[in-house]
Amino acid sequence: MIDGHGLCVQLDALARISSQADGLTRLVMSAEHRKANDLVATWMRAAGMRVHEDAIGNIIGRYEGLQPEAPALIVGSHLDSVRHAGRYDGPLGVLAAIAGVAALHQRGEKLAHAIEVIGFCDEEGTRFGATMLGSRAVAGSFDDAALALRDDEGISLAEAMQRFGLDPEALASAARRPGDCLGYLELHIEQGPVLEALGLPCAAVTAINGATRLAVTLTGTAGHAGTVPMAGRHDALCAAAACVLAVEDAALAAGLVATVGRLELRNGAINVIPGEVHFTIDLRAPQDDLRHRTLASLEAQMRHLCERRGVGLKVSKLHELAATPCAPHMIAAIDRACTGLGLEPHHLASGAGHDGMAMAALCPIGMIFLRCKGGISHHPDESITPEDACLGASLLLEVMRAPGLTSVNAASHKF
Ligand code: HGY
Ligand code: MN
Ligand code: MN
Repeated sequence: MIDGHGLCVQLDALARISSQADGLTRLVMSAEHRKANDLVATWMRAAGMRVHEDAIGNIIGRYEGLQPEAPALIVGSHLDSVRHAGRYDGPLGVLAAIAGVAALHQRGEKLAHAIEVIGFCDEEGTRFGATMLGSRAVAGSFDDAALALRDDEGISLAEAMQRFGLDPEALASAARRPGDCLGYLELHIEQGPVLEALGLPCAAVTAINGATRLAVTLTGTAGHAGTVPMAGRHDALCAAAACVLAVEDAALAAGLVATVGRLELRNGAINVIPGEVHFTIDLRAPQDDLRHRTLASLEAQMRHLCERRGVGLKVSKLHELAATPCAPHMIAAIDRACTGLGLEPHHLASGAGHDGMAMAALCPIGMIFLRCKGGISHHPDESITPEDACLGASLLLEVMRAPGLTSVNAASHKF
C-alpha cells in the first residue's frame, strides 16, 4: 500500500507554491508553474523516471517497461489551479502516480508497458480562459487560436510561453502518436458529495460531461446617471442582469448546469450608466445534443433581451469539449483492482471536466474518483484523509500494473 501520509506531506509542499500569500493560486506559464515543475521533476527522478518538459510546459516522467521504448500507459493530472484553490484538484493525480512508480522502482518491478506520468500545465483555463492546453497539446488537438488569448494583464499565451522559455512555433512537437499510448488513467477527487454520502472511498468514472465556455460582451450607452431619463437608457449592466438570470432559467428548464463565474463592468463609476459589460458562461451536460440545443435557445433569448434594451450582444466560444465516455476495459480494470483491495466497486459520472476529455482523442481513458470532504472543491477547504490518499494511490498503482488494462492495444480505440 502507498504511504498516504507521505503523499499528503508532498501535496502540502506543492500547495505552498502559490502566487497568493493567503491561499493557493498557480497559473500556467507563471513563476509558480516553473517552481512546481521543478519540484515534481525531483520527485519523478527519485522514483526512477527519466524526466523532460514538453513544448507546452507539461512535466513528464517516463518509467521504462521490460522492453525499452514500449508503448506507455499515461497516468497523471494537472498542476495548475483555479484562484483561491484547494490543494488536491490536479496534484493528487500527479503525485499519486509518481508514488506508484516509486513503489515499482523500489521493488525493481518492471511492467510489460512503460508508464509515463504527466503533470499537465493548464487544465483549468484560469489565466487564458481556454482549458486543457497541456492535454490538448499532447493529444494533438491544440487550437493555435488559443495563442492569441490574453490574460487580465493583456499578455497573450504566445508571449507568456516565450517568457517561460518555450517556443510557440514548436508546440506541435508535444503531440504524441496514438501507437505510443496504450491509454490515459487519472486519479482525481470527486469534487462532489456522492462517495462521502455512500461511505465509499473510490469509484470508477463512467463518462465526463460535455462542456462549453462562452465569453459574452454587452455594449450599451454610458451616460450621466443624473440626467439621462430611465426610458431612454441602454444600460449594459441591466441587460447583463437579465441575461444572467436567463442562463439560470435555461439550465433549470433543461436539467443541466450553467454558471456565470465572471462578470466585469468596464469603466464603471457610481454616477455613470454602465456602457460595457463582459461575462462568462460555463454550461455542461451529459448529452451533447441537449447542451447544443440549450445553448442555441439561450443565445436567442439573450439576443431578444438585449434588442429590447437597445444593447449590443457579442458571444464568442472560448472552449468546447464533447461528453466523453471512459473505456469499458479501463472501467473493468478499475473494478477488478477495487475488488482486489477489498473495496466495493462503484461507478459515477463526472460533472467536472478533466484532461481525459482531451486525451480521449489520442487513446482510451479511465478515471478513478476519490472521496473528498463534503464534496468541496475549487476552494481552500478542499480536503481528503491520508487513509483515503493511501487507498486512492494504491488503487491507481494496481490499475497501472493490471495486465488486462493494456491487452487492448491503442489501435482498437476509435479516434
Ligand atoms: O471546470 C472544471 O470542471 C475543471 O475543474 N476544470
Ligand atoms: Mn481538476
Ligand atoms: Mn478544477
